[in-house]
Amino acid sequence: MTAQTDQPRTAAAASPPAPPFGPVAADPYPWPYDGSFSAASTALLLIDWQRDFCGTGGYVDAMGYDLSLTRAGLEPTARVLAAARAAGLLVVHTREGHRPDLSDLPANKRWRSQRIGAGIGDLGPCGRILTRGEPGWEIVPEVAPLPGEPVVDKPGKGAFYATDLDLLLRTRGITHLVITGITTDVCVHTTMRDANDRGYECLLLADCTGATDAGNHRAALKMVTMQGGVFGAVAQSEDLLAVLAPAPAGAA
Ligand code: C5J
Repeated sequence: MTAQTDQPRTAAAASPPAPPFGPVAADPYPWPYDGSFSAASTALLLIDWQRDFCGTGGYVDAMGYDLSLTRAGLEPTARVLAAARAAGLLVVHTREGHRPDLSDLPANKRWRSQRIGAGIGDLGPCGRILTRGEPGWEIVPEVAPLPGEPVVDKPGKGAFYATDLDLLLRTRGITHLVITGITTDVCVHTTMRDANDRGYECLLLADCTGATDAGNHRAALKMVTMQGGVFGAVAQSEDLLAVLAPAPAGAA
């Protein structure tokens, strides 16, 4: 039997952990509840920034909604994405869409979309609506994934339903989630509620999300803040950026 010898620890292996960030000014409490967050245990979620939801000729456009509402959060999200990447947060993208044979599309979801003229799986200006592999299903270039960033494909509204998102986050030790994406009242809310139930400490960035109706957007944000933060907290992107990427001392 060969004797096992302990190898001396190198300086690199013993390097101290990065200092934590926070808290972030948020409503209804400074986020996170436990006072600070680390890059190692926090993920930035980018929910369904797909052409189908914010691009010309996609699903939301076919339904006749105002694209400026779902596009409004793109620029601030791109800034947060750059800061999160620089700070070393895990970045996770999601896409809503169905298999090309539509075998994962519930009949009622298809029926409802067809009766408003935006049938899922039907051909539109961006290819087949909400169908995996089609141009409309792709994430828009402003916030496109980099190689190596996980992309979670989901058949439903919530990002945890019928996906490996929870496994992927827990395996990396993620406990805190910063949430962006569209739409506020549908996929973002469903995902945030589910994440909260699973024990993740969630922050929703108000200007990094949008809905197909401005009133629904405002209501969805307000819902998060009820009961002391029933699903987490809401902040503006600049408040997160102030702690993630503070301006250098002396900058105007
Ligand atoms: C919707 C989503 N609105 N990503 N999907 O159907 O919010």
